[in-house]
Amino acid sequence: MIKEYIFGKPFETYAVVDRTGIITEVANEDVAKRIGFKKDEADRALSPYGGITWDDSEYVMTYAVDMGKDDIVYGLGENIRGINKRGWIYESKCSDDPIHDEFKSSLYGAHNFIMMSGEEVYGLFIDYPGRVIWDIGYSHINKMQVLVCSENFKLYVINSEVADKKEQYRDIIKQFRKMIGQSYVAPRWAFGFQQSRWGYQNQGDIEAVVENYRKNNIPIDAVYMDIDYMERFKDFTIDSEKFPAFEKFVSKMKKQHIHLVPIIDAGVKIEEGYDTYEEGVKKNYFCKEEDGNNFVAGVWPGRVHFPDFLNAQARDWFGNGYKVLLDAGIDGFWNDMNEPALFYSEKHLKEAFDEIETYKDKNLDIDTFFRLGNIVRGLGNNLGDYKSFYHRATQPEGEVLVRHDHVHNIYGYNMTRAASDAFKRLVPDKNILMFSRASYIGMHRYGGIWTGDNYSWWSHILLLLKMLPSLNMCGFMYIGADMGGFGGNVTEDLLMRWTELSMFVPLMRNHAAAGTRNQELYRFTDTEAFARLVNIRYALIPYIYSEYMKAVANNDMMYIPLSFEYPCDKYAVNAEDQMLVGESIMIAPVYTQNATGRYVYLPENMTMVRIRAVNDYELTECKAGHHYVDVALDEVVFFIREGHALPLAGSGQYVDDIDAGEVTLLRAEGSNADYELIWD
Ligand code: MIG
Repeated sequence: MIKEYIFGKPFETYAVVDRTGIITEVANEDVAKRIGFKKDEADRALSPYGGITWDDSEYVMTYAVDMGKDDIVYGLGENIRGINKRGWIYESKCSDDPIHDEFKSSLYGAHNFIMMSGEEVYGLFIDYPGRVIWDIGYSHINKMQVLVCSENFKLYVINSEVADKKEQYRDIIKQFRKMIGQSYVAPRWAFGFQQSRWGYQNQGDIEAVVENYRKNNIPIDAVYMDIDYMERFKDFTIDSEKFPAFEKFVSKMKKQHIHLVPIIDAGVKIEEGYDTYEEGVKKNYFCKEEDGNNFVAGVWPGRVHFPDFLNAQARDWFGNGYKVLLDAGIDGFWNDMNEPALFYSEKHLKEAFDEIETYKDKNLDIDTFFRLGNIVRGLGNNLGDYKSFYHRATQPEGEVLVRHDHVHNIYGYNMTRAASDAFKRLVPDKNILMFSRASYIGMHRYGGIWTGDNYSWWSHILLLLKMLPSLNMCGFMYIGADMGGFGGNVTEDLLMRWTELSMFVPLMRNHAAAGTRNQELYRFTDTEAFARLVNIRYALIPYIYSEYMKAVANNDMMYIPLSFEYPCDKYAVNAEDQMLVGESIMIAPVYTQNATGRYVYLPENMTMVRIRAVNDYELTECKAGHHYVDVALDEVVFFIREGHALPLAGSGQYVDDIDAGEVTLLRAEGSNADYELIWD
């Protein structure tokens, strides 16, 4: 059962699309009080937290609940920390921040859904596109306080009528997912291995990558084009010196079964004669300042305007921009910098220079020196700047002028919606790969996401694992992290362990930042081992694809925490480094350096698969309980659930090369468990 409470006059985010069965109530003061919300004047009790200042919010509604000591809070989608979100403070604020460490409170997505599991199990979705702060046991260890920095929002409370806790969890997730609409389905080739690097300059660079992969028998389906393919970082342009015959190049790559996936940035370069810019100005499609001038920010190309993605006409116009690339045969894109990332605003930059000027002759001491640094550091992604521009948002009642900070979290969402709508319009018969960096619940209908600029840190293998189920809860199914880590220098063992997790994830893309160590799988000592691992991935694709398609069709999750399936088993409830993937298997990746194995908990009897290559593996029956399993650096160990089977195909050098008609079913000895394959 879903109850909707309407506070004030909410902005329509289009997150909720299926309203069947939803019971609506207008939250006047009495109703607000009854469900636990109050206007926050009395309780400004939130402990100070470095990253979050909310005192400047014009209005705050607070929802506070006591948590029993064993209560679990699931959800919040793309975020740091655990599957159980207790013990930290999170802020829904799409942020371009490349340091994903424990101290952060926001990443690129804003996903306001939690599921509380205590005496009662219920889901809570706050549909508000501005700031929402989730203090889940930070200020008071046994208290959750949710602050919505507005009086205009919608709240959904989802309860389940089924009695069994295990069924309840899934029932609540399914109700929520149904309400927000079916998830995006990626094309099948996008389940293949993909290579990216910020720094590939021209077609020669890309050809060399493909050649090396093919030569080393490492399967691959796609190579990415980062910002350097463009002419001076202008969206929808191709540098003709680097790609003299782009269309020909695209089709040449296609013949080798390689899809090229160019990046699109949110900011549009200000440059006379550049058609996208000129049309945007002429038709008023850019975000404006209060005085009506187009807002000027600095990003890659220098000065840019931000398209007003909240406006339906602007969306259509920007979406049409993808056409030049579609016409050239491109069938996949990634939307970047759409939080939107903002290096500086022109106004603020000028003020900063003026202020710095006054420091020139000062004797810089402890205070002034740091203040000087902060002037420059504070320029990027600045809240004041986000408060200084406006959208002409298309709402059910017509066009509405709205200040950016109040709708910040749906900007990237609407960029991706613009792209997806355009694909349906321009190439209705094709399924285009699309994923985005920034997102909000609702965007899952239009594309997937990647988790942005992670690092070549061991802890980020685990972070990916923990994010998978949380993202699924919020509808994001085509997901993945930069394999090997984006920032920093990877090591061979880190990349290998990471490969052994990413092979179970839909978006398996190796990507790295400019200036970091080369990270392609053929750059290391044991290329042959990487080849064996990626071939195993391809043998698993029929399973991964089938589970993905089933989860999408059933509004279900593909990554399921053990606690969902075994809610009364205390070891399972605590297991955050193992995961069920689909109906048949449990994975338990190695994520510590120099480890030769790890402890694994089996909540039930399972069949252990130890696999080194597509036709080099052993199955071992294991009893429920605690185990230590050896896992050599170049092998993968996972488990098949009792009564289930895992289809293993014969690999392929690209996805279409996989013969899904020829699968071996791995299952327990004597089992006749079957498997329903989906391969359309
Ligand atoms: O801030 O286009 O997350 O994947 O390589 C850097 C360059 C801008 C950020 C993306 C990253 C991409 C990079 N972009």
